[in-house]
Amino acid sequence: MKLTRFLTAAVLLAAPLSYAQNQPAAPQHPVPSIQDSETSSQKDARMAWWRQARFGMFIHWGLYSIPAGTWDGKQVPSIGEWIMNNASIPVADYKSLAAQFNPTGFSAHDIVALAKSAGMKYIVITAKHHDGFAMFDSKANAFNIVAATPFHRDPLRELADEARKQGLKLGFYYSQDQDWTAPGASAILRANHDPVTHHWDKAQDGDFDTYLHTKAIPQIKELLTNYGDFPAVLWFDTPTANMTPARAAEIVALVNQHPNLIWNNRLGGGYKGDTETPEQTIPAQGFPGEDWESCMTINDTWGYKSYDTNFKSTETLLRNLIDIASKGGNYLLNIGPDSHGIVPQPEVDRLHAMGTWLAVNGEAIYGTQPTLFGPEAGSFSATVKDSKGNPKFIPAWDWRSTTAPNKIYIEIFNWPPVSGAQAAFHLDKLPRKITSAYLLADPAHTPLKMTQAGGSLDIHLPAKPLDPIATVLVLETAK
Ligand code: JFZ
Repeated sequence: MKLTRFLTAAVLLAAPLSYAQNQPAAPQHPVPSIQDSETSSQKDARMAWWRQARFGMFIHWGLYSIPAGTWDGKQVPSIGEWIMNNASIPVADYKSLAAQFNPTGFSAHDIVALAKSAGMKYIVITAKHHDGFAMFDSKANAFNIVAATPFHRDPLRELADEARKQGLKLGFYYSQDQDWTAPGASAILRANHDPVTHHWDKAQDGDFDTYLHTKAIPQIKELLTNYGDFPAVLWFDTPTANMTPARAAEIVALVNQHPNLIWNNRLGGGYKGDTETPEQTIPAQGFPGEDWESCMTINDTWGYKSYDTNFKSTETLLRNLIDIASKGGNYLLNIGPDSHGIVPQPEVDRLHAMGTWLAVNGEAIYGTQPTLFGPEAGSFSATVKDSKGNPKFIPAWDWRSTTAPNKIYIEIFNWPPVSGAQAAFHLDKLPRKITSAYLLADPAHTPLKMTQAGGSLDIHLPAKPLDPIATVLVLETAK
C-alpha cells in the first residue's frame, strides 16, 4: 500500500513517465560522458547502424604475427598476441621485430571485400594492442608501422578508404592501459589474471601518467582526427586499477568531441560506454534492453599463430551468429592475418560460407529483434554448475527465432522428423496471430500448409531442409 502511494506520488511529481525516461541520467563521473547526458532517442539514433548490423569483423594484427606463437624455437601456449608477455620477451628484442615487418601481401581492398562477402557490416581492427606497436601513422610515438618498418604504409588509412568505398563501418581497438613497451604503462600477469603491474624488463618501469599523456592520449587523438568520419567504434580493452575515474575522464573528454562514436564497456574508471562485450561466450539470455556484442575467435587465438588450426566449423559459426541475433546482440568474429598481411585460407573459406547463407537468409538476421519465445535457447541445469557456482546454461540446438514487425523468423537447425511424406514444425504458444508461412530460401515463397489445434500450430514442411545448417521458416503475422 505504502509503496503504491509512494510510486504514485513520485510519478505525479516527476514529469509524465515517458518524458522522465527520456531525461539524462545524473552525471556521476568526473567528466560526464555522452551516455550520461543524451536522451534515449539520441542514443537510439547514435546506435542505429550498429543495432542493424548484427555481424562484424574483428581483426587482430600486429608484430606478434611474425613469431606467430613460437619464440626461441619453443611454442608459447595461449593466445598469439600475448606472446611478448607470456614468453617474457625483453622490450628491445620485441621492438626489433618491427625492422622485419613488411606485410606486402596486405590488401585493404581484399579484407574489406572479404568482410562484405561474409555479410559483415563493420570492421574493428587493432590500432594498438598490448604490445604497444601502433598499426598506424603516429607522430606521437615512433614505434609504429609507418616509421619503424620497411612497409611504411598505414593500413588503417587504407582500410578507412576501402571501407568508405565498399560501404562498411570501420572501428579501432586501442589498448589504453596495458602497453608492454611503453615505460610506466600497465602489464597484467595473464597466468594469474592478476591486475597488478607486472614488469619483466626494467625498460617497462616508469610513470603511468607520463605514458598516458605522451602516448595513449595523443594516439587516441590521432585515431579520432586523422581518419575522417572513422572510427565509427573505439574498442578499449583490459582496464586495470591504473585506469582511475580521473584518468578515464581525460579519455572521455576526447571521445565526447565525436558525438557519433560508439565505444565499449572496457575503458575503465567506472564508465559503462555503449556496449557489453562478453568474450568467447554467448550469454544465456543476452543483455535484455542493452547493446551487446560477443567477440569470438575463429580458432583459439586472436593474433595469428602458425600452428593453431583448431578452426570452428561453419556450422558452429552460423549457429553462433543466429543464437546471438536471437538474443539481440552482435557477433564480432575475429580473423588473424599473418606477417605478410594474408588472411589464412581456412578463415576466408568459413567467412565465404557464412556470407552465402546470409545472402539468402540475411533478412532473418539484420535489424531484427530478439525472440518472442525463449525456451528454445536452452535451459539451466539442475545439477551442473558453471565456474561461478551458478546453474550451468545448457544450450539447445533445435531452432532459434528472430522478430520483425510483421514476421517471426524460425531458424531451424534440427529438421523435425518426417511423418508420412512431410515434416511439421510445432509451436505450442503463439505470441501473435500467424497468417501465412513460407521458407525464406524458397524463391517462390510457396505458402506452407498450417494446421491449428487449440492454441497450437503445426507448419507442414518439406521432408528435407533447404540448407544443411539452418533453414529459415518465415511466419507472417498480424501485428
Ligand atoms: C583481451 C585481450 O587481452 C586479448 O588479447 C584480446 O584482444 C581480447 C579481445 O581482449 O582479453 C580479454 C579481455 C577481457 C576478458 C577476457 C579477455 N574478459 O572480460 O573476460
